[in-house]
Amino acid sequence: MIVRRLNDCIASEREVKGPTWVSRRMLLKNDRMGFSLHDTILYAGTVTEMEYKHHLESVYCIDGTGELESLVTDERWAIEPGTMYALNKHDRHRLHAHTELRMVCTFNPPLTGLEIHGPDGAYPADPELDAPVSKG
Ligand code: 9YT
Repeated sequence: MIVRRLNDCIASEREVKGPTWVSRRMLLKNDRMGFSLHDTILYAGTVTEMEYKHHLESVYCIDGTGELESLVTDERWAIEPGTMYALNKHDRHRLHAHTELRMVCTFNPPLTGLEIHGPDGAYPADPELDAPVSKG
């Protein structure tokens, strides 16, 4: 059993900051659950552009309001508590935080720990998953 509290993650190596967000990574790859689980705050008034080329992500809003914009189809959706979106096609997208947003996110495959967005809006692939299979 793993029991971990948000307060254990804040101000620890599990708390990772980007320019528009802070994320408390409550489950990571080395917990061996097959996904990672994050409690992420996006700062009010920010826009974050992302494209998780190497991951599937689901995001569940538990506080705040904003707007999600698909950069594939140009669709827009209001974000409010109780809204979930899943990037099942690795869709490039923007998240507009009208107020501070608090989002619970899962990543498959799990993040390993310290990833921050590259210039392309992605997190790098897990090198262990991309390693060539040895044929010996
Ligand atoms: C909504 C969102 O920003 N998802 C990405 C997760 C978070 N930024 C993190 O843990 O890196």
